Amino acid sequence: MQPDEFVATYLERRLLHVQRQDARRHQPLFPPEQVEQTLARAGAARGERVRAIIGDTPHAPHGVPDGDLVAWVRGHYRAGATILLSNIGAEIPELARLVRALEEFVKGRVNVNAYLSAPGSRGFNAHFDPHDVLVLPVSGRKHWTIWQHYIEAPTAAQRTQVDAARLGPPQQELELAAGDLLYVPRGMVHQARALGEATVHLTFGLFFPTWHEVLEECLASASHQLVGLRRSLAACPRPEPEIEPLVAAFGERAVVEAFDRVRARFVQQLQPLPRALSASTAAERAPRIDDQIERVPGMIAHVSEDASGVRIAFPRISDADYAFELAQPAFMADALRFVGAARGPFAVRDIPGEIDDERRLRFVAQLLRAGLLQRAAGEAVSDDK
Ligand SMILES: O=C(O)CCC(=O)C(=O)O
Repeated sequence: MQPDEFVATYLERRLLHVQRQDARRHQPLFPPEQVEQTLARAGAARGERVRAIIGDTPHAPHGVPDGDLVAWVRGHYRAGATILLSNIGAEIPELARLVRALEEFVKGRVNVNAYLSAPGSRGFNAHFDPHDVLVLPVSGRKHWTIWQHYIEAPTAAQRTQVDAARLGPPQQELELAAGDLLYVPRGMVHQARALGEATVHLTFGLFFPTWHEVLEECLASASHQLVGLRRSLAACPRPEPEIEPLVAAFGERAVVEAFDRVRARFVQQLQPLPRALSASTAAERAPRIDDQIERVPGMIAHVSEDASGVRIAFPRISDADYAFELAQPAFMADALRFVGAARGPFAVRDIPGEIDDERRLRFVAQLLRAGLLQRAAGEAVSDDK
């Protein structure tokens, strides 16, 4: 098949399985005698490049001494794991040549991962990739199950767990044999399981440049020309006339949501505050409806709302295992905005919204534990109050 036909018919849209009846075809790309050497080289950077996939979770060989790495991999492999060696495209001359040819076609990055699966092993659960994928099986056979796109042409920022309940029946089941080729468009959900023998396959991640990247570049270079793009939100809360058409092209709602994400990102990236700043402790009693509560000094909060609900983001307290974002249903919007804007002490019962006191107390208890709120200075906290 010619590249033009592939682009016109398959790219980003349709699965392609080419059967070849030529089991040795891909062996020069990853010869069996190179596997151990590649593993040892990947081991030198093993923090990122070697994983044992057990029950859908990739495990890194943290703390395993260099000399024990091969034994660590063998042990997991024998126990039924799939071993993943990442980013091996430059390791073997034949493979590096193919990668360069693909890069010329893609006009973007090409990343190669090797999957070594024990008989019967299943690596990742049903998932999709935010890049196009070309699979070349080097040895053995795998059963692949493919569903429809979960998201059309997703970007890396849209990577998400696949909700099995949303999947519906597979669109195709196929057996991929050594020498075959499989193309899986980005966003299409897939899952693979080794059949009765050990298998090795190479997955080429194809990172075609997108319109998103081109427009990001346009925006970056426009900011050299237009001072209105370079203004801070503080100095210029409304867009200057020269950038109004640009802002209008995105639409007001998109701009408000983007503004929210910028603010939430800033708040979440702040250094965690020491627990000592908070007057509350994990051991104290649950809040009561007349308790006086206040924000922990130094705590910044940002409330945002979209179709999925309302969220309050704040910096983490150093020993809190709580997420620094609390998501709530839309009916909690008034409560979150009240807490987000509070400047002084307030009683739990003052929290507004169409909610009952039990909900108010649960909400406050969560924020006390997360370290955003504390009891107001002078509030007794013992149980015999
Ligand atoms: O073989 C597997 O378990 C996963 C394969 C896969 O998802 C891939 O190669 O992209």
